[in-house]
Amino acid sequence: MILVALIVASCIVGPFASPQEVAPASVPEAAFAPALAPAAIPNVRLTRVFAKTVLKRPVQVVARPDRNDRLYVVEQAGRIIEIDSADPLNAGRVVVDLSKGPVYDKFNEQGLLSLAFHPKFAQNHLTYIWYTAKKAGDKPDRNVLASLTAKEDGTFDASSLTVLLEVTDPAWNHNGGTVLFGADGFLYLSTGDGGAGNDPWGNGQSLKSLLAKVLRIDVDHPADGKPYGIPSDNPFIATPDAAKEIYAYGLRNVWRMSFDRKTGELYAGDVGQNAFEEIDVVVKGGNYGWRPREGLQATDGVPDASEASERFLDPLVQYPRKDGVSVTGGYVSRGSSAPTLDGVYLYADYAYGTMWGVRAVGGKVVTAPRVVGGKRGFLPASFGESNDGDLFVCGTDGGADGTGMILRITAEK
Ligand SMILES: [Ca+2]
Ligand SMILES: [Ca+2]
Repeated sequence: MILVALIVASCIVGPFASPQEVAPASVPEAAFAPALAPAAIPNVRLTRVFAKTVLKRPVQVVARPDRNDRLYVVEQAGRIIEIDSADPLNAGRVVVDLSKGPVYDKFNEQGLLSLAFHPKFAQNHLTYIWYTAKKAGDKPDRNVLASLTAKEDGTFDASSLTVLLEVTDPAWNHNGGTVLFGADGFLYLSTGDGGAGNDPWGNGQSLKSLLAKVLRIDVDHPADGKPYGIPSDNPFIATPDAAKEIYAYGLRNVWRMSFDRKTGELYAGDVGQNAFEEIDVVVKGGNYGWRPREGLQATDGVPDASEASERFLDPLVQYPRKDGVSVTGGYVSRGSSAPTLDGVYLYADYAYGTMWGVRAVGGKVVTAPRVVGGKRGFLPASFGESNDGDLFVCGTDGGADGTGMILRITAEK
């Protein structure tokens, strides 16, 4: 029992220690059964921070990789606001305003949706944004991935905007999307299925379309006349007629996704249609089932939609309409400020405000999801992670003016 106690203690104090790692290989696994049982998932405490920063419809909080005292908030209308996170009374400053163009923000789900800093931002000052743009000239409505360069004063140079990728957007809704970098240095991007309902264009299962996918590109090595390259191990690089950018498919509308900074696994919240919201652990080449399936359920009117189809990867977890209507994917908590949350993936429902935690290992649930919190009158649009792994959630109060706020997430005892 002493040995077991030591193992439990090391799990708590050592951020990289897991029961599997500290168990000597020569001892039968059964001897460690109590230690291998995952810890309970605690409730979270949500504390408003940076209340002096006036925010309208914030949709993302992003940390600058080379500065632990800078957080950036994406406003859906097209502004990016920098906060000095070392100063709780900081009012923030606008570092770029794209709301008069090229960001087009007429309908909900449109606008400036995501920001990512290049991993080598300190050297190249590059950032990447994902937004919706209005038809103009011979260009249709479209979803756009572009780079923006920061100036020496820390503001972003709007005139530096360089389009990397444009996808014609057939409908105002389902525009994804998160842009972020993996530990492999590649840029990952989630796109929606285009929009309308029931994926009328069949984008989910089409390997020709960039919609309804997670894409992966190499922004550091442009090739073949494009402003980016294709990683040599992208899964469909040798598939005839497939878009080489595709990393995973069959995803309806991944609004938020993130990497577990410890394991490198990619967790995505895929917004459902009218039955199930789901969390997927996205693997290279994976097919997550849309539109033949919504969560684990076959959808109506689609042939070959067997719920047991081996073509489709099951969600990690799903929840039905009675529990929510629009999933906001979060992060696996790894911050030292919340050790009892270590390894817990947090996610929420944007409309109901409920927040859940689940523990998974290798894409399988080890501790079932449970409600860990929520704040009355707070609609969680997106989670954010500091360079230290501490977590935030941003959203609005649900009012018509879109008043926004940022909450810090810590664990209750
Ligand atoms: Ca769309
Ligand atoms: Ca699915």
